[in-house]
Amino acid sequence: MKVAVYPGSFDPITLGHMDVILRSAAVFDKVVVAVLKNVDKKGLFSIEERVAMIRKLVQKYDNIEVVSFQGLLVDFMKAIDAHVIVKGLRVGLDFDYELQMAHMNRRLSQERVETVLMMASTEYSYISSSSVREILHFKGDIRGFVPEEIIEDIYQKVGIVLE
Ligand code: COD
Repeated sequence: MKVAVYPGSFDPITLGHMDVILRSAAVFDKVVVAVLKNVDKKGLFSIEERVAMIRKLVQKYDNIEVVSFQGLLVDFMKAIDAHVIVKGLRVGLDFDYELQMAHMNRRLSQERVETVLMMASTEYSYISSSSVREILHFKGDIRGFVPEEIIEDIYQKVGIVLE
């Protein structure tokens, strides 16, 4: 069974992330969405909230699982016996970062782990979690950037009242 791990911060998950998850689930037998528990960086949403939001979005898919992890990605991958990382590519800047990460993860895993880069769909290629957080900070409208099903949860968490 070909298992792909899609790691990220997902603070919060966006339509761009969702697109990569669903397209990966059509290519691989199983996709594990791995949410990084970063002890040094407190996000806008807690790990539990991020995992719960993603689970809500993928519950109808049998081959998508959502978990959290901490530490090195390659150690997590070894623990679940997975060998493929999927990353999303929006612009050239992502490529430079992901290229370095791919080499690093391949080396750290004694060449057991490969990285597959998936091009962002044109319509989502400008979306990032950080811009969604900024819009939320100024109480703006995040529709069109984040899946509809979790918008109410997000507004509730940050104290925005829907009109
Ligand atoms: N369309 C398509 N792809 C997208 C979009 C979009 N609109 N937005 C983001 N993406 C992609 C990103 O390029 C990335 O591949 C993925 O989705 C997740 O994005 P984020 O922003 O949620 O997550 P990141 O980039 O903060 O995640 C970083 C990791 C958690 C993957 C990384 O820090 C990690 O592996 N940490 C563990 C420690 C480790 O092993 N480090 C490596 C050795 S130094």
